[in-house]
Amino acid sequence: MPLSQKIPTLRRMKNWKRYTITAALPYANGPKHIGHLAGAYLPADIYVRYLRAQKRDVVFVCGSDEHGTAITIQAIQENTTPRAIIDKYHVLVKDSFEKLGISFDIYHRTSEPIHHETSQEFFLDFYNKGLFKEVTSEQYFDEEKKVFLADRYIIGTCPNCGHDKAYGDQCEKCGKALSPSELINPRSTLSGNKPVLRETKHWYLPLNEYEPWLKRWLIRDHAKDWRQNVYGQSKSWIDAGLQPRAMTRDGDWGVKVPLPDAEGKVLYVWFDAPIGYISATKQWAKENNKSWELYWKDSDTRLIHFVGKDNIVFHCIIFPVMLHMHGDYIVPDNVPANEFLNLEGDKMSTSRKWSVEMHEYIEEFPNKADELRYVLCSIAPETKDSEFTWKDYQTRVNSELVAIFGNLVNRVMVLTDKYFDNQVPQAGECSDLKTFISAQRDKISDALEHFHFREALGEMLNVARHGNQMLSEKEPWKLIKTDKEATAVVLYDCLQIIANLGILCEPFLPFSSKKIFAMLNLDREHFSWQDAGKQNLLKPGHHLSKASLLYQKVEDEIIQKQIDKLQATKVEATEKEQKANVEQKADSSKTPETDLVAKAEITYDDFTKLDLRVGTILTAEKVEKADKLLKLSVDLGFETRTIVSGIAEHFKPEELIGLQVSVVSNLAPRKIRGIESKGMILLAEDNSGKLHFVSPKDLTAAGSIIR
Ligand code: B3M
Ligand code: ZN
Repeated sequence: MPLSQKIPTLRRMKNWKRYTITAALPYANGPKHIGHLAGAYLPADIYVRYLRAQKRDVVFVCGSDEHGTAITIQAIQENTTPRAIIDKYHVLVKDSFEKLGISFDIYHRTSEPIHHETSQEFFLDFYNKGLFKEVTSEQYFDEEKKVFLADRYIIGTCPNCGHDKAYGDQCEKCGKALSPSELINPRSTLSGNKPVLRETKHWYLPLNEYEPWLKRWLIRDHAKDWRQNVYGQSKSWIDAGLQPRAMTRDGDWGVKVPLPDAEGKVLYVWFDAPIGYISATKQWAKENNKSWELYWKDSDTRLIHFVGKDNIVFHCIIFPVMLHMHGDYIVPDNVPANEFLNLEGDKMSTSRKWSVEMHEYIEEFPNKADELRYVLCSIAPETKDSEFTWKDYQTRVNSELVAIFGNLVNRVMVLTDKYFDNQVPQAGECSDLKTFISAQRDKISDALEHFHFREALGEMLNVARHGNQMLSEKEPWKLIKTDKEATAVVLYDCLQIIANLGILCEPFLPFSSKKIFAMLNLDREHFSWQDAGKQNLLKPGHHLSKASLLYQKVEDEIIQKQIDKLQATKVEATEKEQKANVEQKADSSKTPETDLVAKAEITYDDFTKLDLRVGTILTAEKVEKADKLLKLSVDLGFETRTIVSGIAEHFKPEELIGLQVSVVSNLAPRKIRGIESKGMILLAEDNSGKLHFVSPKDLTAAGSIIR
């Protein structure tokens, strides 16, 4: 990196007086995973910390979304109450965010009275102005459970393919979009009973009437400054034509509809949840002696919503329309939604256990919040879906955080202690260095102002890279033997770089920043963002504190443990699926169609891709701590393979020795419980779920090709 760089001119931006930053309110019905963190909370926190470092006026709000059908249904299924579920997860999620350094000014709850009042005030404002459309329609009702059923909670036989577990909104077997009334023999997923149609009245937001406004505000005015994905998704919704949308639901869990004739009706969760940002701000203002209205009604306030891509429509269309309908409110200036973060090649999902939950990471990687923040920011799904893998986590931590950032800090601290008695050595300011750091500061600012978090992080790391380069060029450990003054200059400059990094890394790596300031014996509060590069932050003669390692190398075993854990989940899920299939097949009186629905046709070429061989089982043993797994060694003629198979509950190891079986020999190897399994043994599963080996009738040479 050349020292003298041109300082980029910051792209011109409006001079905002204050900032209201929101991050999507997580549903409090389960833990949240690192995909959620990367999607909304981490970028929001980085942005907020950057604003605060500039001493700008900002409020950062979030909290639990405690309402919604999903939570109600979950409570029915788990035989508990919504309250019991959310109380547990509110605390867990709030605590996880704190430990990961997400610095909300308030983490509120939508069950608080102030939230109910605020949401009802919005509803009444629209109602009194006559803005709602009242619509009566027929909806399915479960008489036993006494609830109206959302489409997802009704199953029945698909009129298209005969699948007997099609959902009220879609058949997952043939993919056809359905409505509940099309299902043959509809049943409630809650009671199993046939639901009945009942009339019900609801209040609809006439989104269609706000199309002209949306076309100006969003399509015309935000074509350039919003992310492509966010703009594109919103525009296509508007272009397709908006429909009135019900803002109330039947039920008793949620904010009550504040009308006398609305017994048993609550506000739609997506009506009240975004208002949660406002009620959280009100609560925060109350506790901090501020005016909440300035943060929501002053046109010099910049409102930014950080959300994942599945929330785009609510934050770019429905909530802005609500704010606009109310009239006194500002609307979001940007919604920098991220795409999805996948995990080891698959979509992240808590229910499928294919995820890394925040609280699990915190438990299993104590004091490593910055490591996760670093990795998630460097792979942030800003423009397209991205992927978290444990190997990549290890590589990024070891070769970037440890080898570049941590190494610089550690070497400089150790050398200063050794040669200069742990005091900042005497040297003059280096103007090139100042220019370089100011330029980096402005590059980071520019990237952050435009929500390019990955780029900003990269520029921050370049500052550390620059310090390392100085060390390897000047080699102070050699220089000290001949020239103490020159050594002083190198270490002085490197110490300034570290102090500057303390400021510049703070939005991304707040815990590291704190440690750096402690090591340098400086008070972080005395420095603002603009101090980076501006002056020499450490004065000659200043005493430093004791050095400690910023980061530790991530060892292979730690990573392997995580990979094994995920792999075990996959094996379990596959087995469960197989079992479910068997059960469904065995129950053939109910589902005669299932056996008729074969897999999709394949070509002969597809078939020839399989390398099927006869194998002879040489040894078989149980896999420790895995009830279902056997570890087999199988002679395939040309080599002997280790294959892990989920058959331990069906066969005793000793009865398998010498048995000839069919093997898919070119299946990609998989690690199962730490054992590399190369290949798969074919088994036939009958209607009772019993397994049978597919074996040659006569003794056949191991390795013989099956075709
Ligand atoms: N609770 C959905 C979600 O967690 C919803 C967000 C509300 S933001 C106002 O994805
Ligand atoms: Zn179907």
